[in-house]
Order: sequence, then structure tokens, then C-alpha cells
Amino acid sequence: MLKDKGKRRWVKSYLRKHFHILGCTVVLSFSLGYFWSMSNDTCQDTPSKIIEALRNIYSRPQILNPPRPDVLVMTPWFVPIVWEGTYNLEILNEQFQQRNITVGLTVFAIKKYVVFLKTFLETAEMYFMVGHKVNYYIFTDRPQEVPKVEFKEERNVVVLQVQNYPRWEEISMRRMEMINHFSQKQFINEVDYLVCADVDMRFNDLVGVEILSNLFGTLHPGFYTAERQSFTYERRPASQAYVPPDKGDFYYAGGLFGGTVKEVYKLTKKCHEAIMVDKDNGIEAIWQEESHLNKYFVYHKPTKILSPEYLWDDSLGRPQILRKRRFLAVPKDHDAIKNK
Ligand code: UD2
Repeated sequence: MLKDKGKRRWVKSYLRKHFHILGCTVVLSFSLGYFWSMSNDTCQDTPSKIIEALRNIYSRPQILNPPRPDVLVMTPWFVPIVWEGTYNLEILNEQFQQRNITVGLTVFAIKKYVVFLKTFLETAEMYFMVGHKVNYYIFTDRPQEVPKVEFKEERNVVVLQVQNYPRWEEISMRRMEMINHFSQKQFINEVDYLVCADVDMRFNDLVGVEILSNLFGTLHPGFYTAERQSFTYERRPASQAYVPPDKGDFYYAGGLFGGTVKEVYKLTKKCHEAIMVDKDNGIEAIWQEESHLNKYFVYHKPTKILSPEYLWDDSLGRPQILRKRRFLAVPKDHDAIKNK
């Protein structure tokens, strides 16, 4: 009896093992055949392209073989930190496509900052939320200077004329108020998620639905390895943005954050109100709305965090852990652009 069981188990495991190998061989042959025929069709595909495509074949997650042992991929409150290699975009795309979502990308181009719009939009068309519905919300005081860019199907531009302010710091801070206002008035009826970005940036690689969640922030490229005491949180208790020395998980960048319209509404409301209290008290936080955003994230923890792949500045070099540089700062001449 025992022997019989042993034999059966052996046969089962033999079949499992060999079917597995057989299965892989079949998949591989079909894939190679497919890519070979594709490459013959176009006579252009290089082996590296074929290998790249083969790499996209889904290999299941391995419990004992984490894809990124070199970086933190999960916070102590159990939310993912998004790095290249930690997710499968095909799976995520399918999930978000089933939900038929629309993403709003807010960007401010006030005064001289309109010069950054062309590159921002052109590169967004190449890399941002490819295959999904997108509304670009351009806040500007110079609507006639918004460049004509060709947009793909189901991607729309909405120009929102807004006022400017004499000081760049105020322009930067007032973004909270304006995003808040339009979230309630318009965005809530038009999009599911909002992504709020700086304009002096360019997309350099895919930024897709992997970033979407109820509330997300981005690790600031200058501080992702820094100790808490080096974070440039607002340290003056007189400001509403004050963060005590023993609080805070990460230092987040003001240049990319977002979430559902409802969560972005709550965030921008809280930050704007705090900015106004500071104003009444004659104090301005050290890094304007970025300080208020950081305070908010201390007490309302993001449900997803983007690694510095999603906001990088090449002047900081190219560390090995950064396998992609998806959204890059465009160098600017501060004197020529700020307050102009
Ligand atoms: C950092 C942050 C920025 C903000 C700022 C606060 C990053 C990459 N950037 O950037 O998000 O928190 O610090 O001090 O994390 N703008 C205009 N017209 C102006 C001035 C600003 O449209 O005259 C808009 C524009 O979209 C710009 C953004 O406000 O990208 C932030 O201003 P910035 O990029 O000059 O601020 P910066 O580089 O100090």
C-alpha cells in the first residue's frame, strides 16, 4: 500500500516536473516563433528587442526570491513603495482598464513657466498613462501661450485660466487652493484620479497606473536616504506646517502627488487652510506648500509611495538603484524664470 502510494507520488511528481518543462518549452517555442515571424515581417527587430519582449512573459512571484532586495518596497504601514521590478504593468493595466478610469493631470504654467509646457505635454503623450483616458488640466494666466500639441485619442486638454501672484512662492503655494477649488467644481465630475505635477519637468520613461492609489506621494530625490533630522520639514512651531523632531517617515517632494479626487480634495483643503493661517500669522513655511504637504503626510499616511524614479534630477547623478528615470527635472535658470 505504502509502496503503491510512493510509486503514485513519484509518477505524479515526474509528470508535474516534466509537464512543467514541456509547458515552458512550448511557451518559449511559440513565443520565439511569434517574435521571429514578427522580426521577419518588419526585418527590423533586433535580438535585444526579442529578448526584451520575452522578458515580458509573466513569471509568477517567488516568495523566496524578492525582485528588489536592494530597496525598501513596503512601509511599516503596509503600503507599497513603487520601484522598477516590483510590479507587472500588464496585470495592473488590465485591472484599471476593467474599471474604465480617467486620470486628470494637473499642471501649473503661470507667467514665464509657460515655456515648460511644450516639453511637458509632448513627453506626457509618449509616457504618461499610455492606453488610458487622460485629461490634462493646465492652469495658466496666459492661455494664448499654451502650445499646440497633438494629442492621441481619448486624451484631452482643458485650459483653466487663473490669476497670477507677484511672488513665485505664492504662486507655488496657491496651487493647493486652485486644485482644491476645481476638484469640487469640475474634476470630481470628470476624472477618477488626479496626478498633480510641477511643469518644469519632462517624462523620460513610462509613468502608468502603477502610481495610482487613494493617496500617493513621491520620495524627494534629495532626501530618500537621509536621516529624519536632515529632512527639511518646517521646524518652527509657529507654523501650521511644523513637524516635531521625532515625527515623520519620509521627505516627500511637492512636485508629484495625487490620489482619488476625493482624497486630493481633502489634502489640498487642509494644506490651503494651513497656508492661510500661516499668512494671517505672518509666517511662510520654509518650503511653501511642500512643507504643508509633508506635514499632511505625517498624519495622513499615503496609501502608495513613489520611489525617486518618479521625480529625479540628473544633477544628483545616477545611483545604481535607480533602474529608470521616469520624470526628470528640466534645468532652469532661476533668475530668468522666477517672478517673471
Ligand atoms: C520645489 C518643488 C515644488 C514646490 C516648491 C516650493 C519639486 C520637484 N519641486 O520646486 O513642487 O514644492 O519647491 O518651494 O519637488 N510655478 C509657475 N509659475 C511660477 C512659479 C511656479 O507656474 O512663477 C509652478 C510651476 O508649475 C512650477 C511649480 O509652481 O513647476 C513649483 O515651482 P518651482 O518649480 O519653481 O519650485 P522649485 O523648483 O523650488
